[in-house]
Amino acid sequence: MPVPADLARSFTISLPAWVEEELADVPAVLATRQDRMALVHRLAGRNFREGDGGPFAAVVVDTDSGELVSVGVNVVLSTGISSGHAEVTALGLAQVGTGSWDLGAGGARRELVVNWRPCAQCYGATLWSGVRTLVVAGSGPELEEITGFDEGPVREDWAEQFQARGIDVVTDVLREEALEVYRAYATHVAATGAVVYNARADTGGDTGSDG
Ligand code: AZG
Ligand code: ZN
Repeated sequence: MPVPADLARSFTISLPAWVEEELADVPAVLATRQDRMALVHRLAGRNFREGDGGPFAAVVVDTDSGELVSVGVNVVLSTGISSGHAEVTALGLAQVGTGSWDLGAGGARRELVVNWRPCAQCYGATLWSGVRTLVVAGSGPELEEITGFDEGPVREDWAEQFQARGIDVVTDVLREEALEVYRAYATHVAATGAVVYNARADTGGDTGSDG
């Protein structure tokens, strides 16, 4: 029997249109880690309000020059693709933009800046991306506690594993501001019934399983 004619052949992860508005006043160079993370928080805060996905955003930046290489937000809801996390979006767009699967090609020193420690999926995506530095706002249990997301099984020694592969880890950049975005998201979910797409089983959210 032939495969169905409507079998999907490709999928697309693209940024929501509103991101253009947010980028309109962003300089091409973000000099400090705080500048980079402040943009991430702004995008994350708007993303869930727009209904495109969870309260997550990420950027890829040239570490030394501060040049913005790509921007990503979580697009799980707008694309219907469960892997459309902010990190995957930002890394993929950076790879398209630079024309290489290796963001460290030619000795480039690029960093991924994201508003919490990557989840189980994005942990691997970051490891294989070629970035030389990972910058996170925080890494504790607070994200899951406040939002109800399940970030999956991430090793206790996650940061050491990055370091062992030549990826520096910088933590606690604008940490309290990240928690403010997550608290605003929790308030939004309570008020609107917005979908927490990969909720922890113990929160009563829809885990996608039939159990
Ligand atoms: C997520 N965690 C991070 N760090 N980023 C995303 O895009 C996520 N989506 N769900 N959990
Ligand atoms: Zn992720």
